[in-house]
Amino acid sequence: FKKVKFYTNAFVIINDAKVLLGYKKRGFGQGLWNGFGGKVDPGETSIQAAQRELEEEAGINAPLEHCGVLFFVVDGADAAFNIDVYRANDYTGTITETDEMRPAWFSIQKELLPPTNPLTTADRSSTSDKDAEGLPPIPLKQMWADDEFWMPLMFSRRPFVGRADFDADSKMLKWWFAATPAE
Ligand code: 6U4
Ligand code: NA
Ligand code: NA
Repeated sequence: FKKVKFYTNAFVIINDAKVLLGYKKRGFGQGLWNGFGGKVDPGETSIQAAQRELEEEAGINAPLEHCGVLFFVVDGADAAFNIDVYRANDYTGTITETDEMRPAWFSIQKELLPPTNPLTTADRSSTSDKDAEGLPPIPLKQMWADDEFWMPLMFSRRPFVGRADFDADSKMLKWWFAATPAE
């Protein structure tokens, strides 16, 4: 059998309007903005890992809900990555920069909400727009290449699953992401 490593990635999304990302200062994905997350340690569940990593990397707690699964295959790597993605509409605590991550808020640009989604139509209300006022848009060019393909599903609250394949230089070769049926 081949090997898989289990990771988490968590996003705090307020009013469907702004999202908290972290600038990775070191290690895997250095120089990229991403959600907060890391390896699931032995003896903990995926959601426990997601909560722990969010606290370690951003200093906050949040009512995380599982929203998707990503599967990454990298040329030459000894294991694939299975990433459970979580989102929360809220958080408690004080957002704190750490040695690993520099957190910042970004406004969710309309291009990242599918046009057919109810959240994009007329009632993406004034409160949402106000909440994201003055914030920069999500910096897609400084993120993993797969993110723009599944983030719209996360932002529109549709569960999703998908896979992306990368070459040894982290260039994305192919991808497939799709919404899954609601439970
Ligand atoms: P250690 O070794 O413990 O410091 P750990 O903090 O557990 O590592 P880390 O920070 O390397 O893990 O986690 C990698 C993070 O990057 C996880 O949140 C998963 C995420 N990730 C990896 N590849 C990704 C990709 N192609 N697209 C994406 N997130 C990815 O959006
Ligand atoms: Na981490
Ligand atoms: Na870790």
